[in-house]
Amino acid sequence: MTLDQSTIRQLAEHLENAELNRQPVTKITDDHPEMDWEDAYAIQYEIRRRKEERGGRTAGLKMGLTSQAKMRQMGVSEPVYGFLTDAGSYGDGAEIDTAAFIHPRIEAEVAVMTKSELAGPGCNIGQVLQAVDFVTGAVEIIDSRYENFRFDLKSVIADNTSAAGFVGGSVMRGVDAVDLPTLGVVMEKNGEVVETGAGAAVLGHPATSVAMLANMLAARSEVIPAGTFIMTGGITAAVAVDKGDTINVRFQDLGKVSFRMV
Ligand code: OOG
Ligand code: MG
Repeated sequence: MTLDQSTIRQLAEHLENAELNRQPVTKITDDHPEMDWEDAYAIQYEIRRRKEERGGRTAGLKMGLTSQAKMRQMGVSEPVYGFLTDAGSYGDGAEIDTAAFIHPRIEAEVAVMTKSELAGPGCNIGQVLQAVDFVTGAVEIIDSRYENFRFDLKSVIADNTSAAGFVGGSVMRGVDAVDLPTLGVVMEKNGEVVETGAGAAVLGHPATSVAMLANMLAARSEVIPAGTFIMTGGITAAVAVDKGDTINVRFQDLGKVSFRMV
């Protein structure tokens, strides 16, 4: 840690205000070039604490920057994790208020629900497959609090990895019923195919992303509790959405996730 507690708190408030007021800010490493990874996660956890203190509930966890498409798009090279909120949780068919965001983008992802605890270090894909209750398709809505999505890894970790919302699918299947690496995804915006991909884009296998999450959490002596909903990371590059857009994401064997930006 290089930042003191009051700076951590102040940066968390700064980033959360950017979110609540929909006013983007410059990346925080510009003013705090000395901050380290621990500081970055400490700011994210402080944002989570602030939301929970006000009665907000955490809906799950997310991995981000787990595919080449995403890393290339954002110019960074390592996966990161963050948390999902109940306030940003939408169901299939939702009408989503565009004004709730600064510059929303969407990502097609494989999500899992765990039925038993996962703990690192040394958590592997086999343990993850055993611990997964079901898999489902989901679409994440990301909305960086930084101007033009311009950030580095530490800044985006502090900003809860751009998490802003997610639309869960309504088809759930056991891990044995789907082949996650070859699971195809087609994203359509206003009836046009804008991105296509397969599960293997996520670290070779989306379950690897969950193992990595358990191993990253172990550094903070935390585990993934049973009953955790986890988004494993965008399969394709993120796509900007605007008011009036209709989105339809088809997942092989997992149905579709549709919504409209209003
Ligand atoms: C960071 C969040 C990335 C994913 O699935 O890769 C992410 C960003 O690109 O703004 O959620
Ligand atoms: Mg994502």
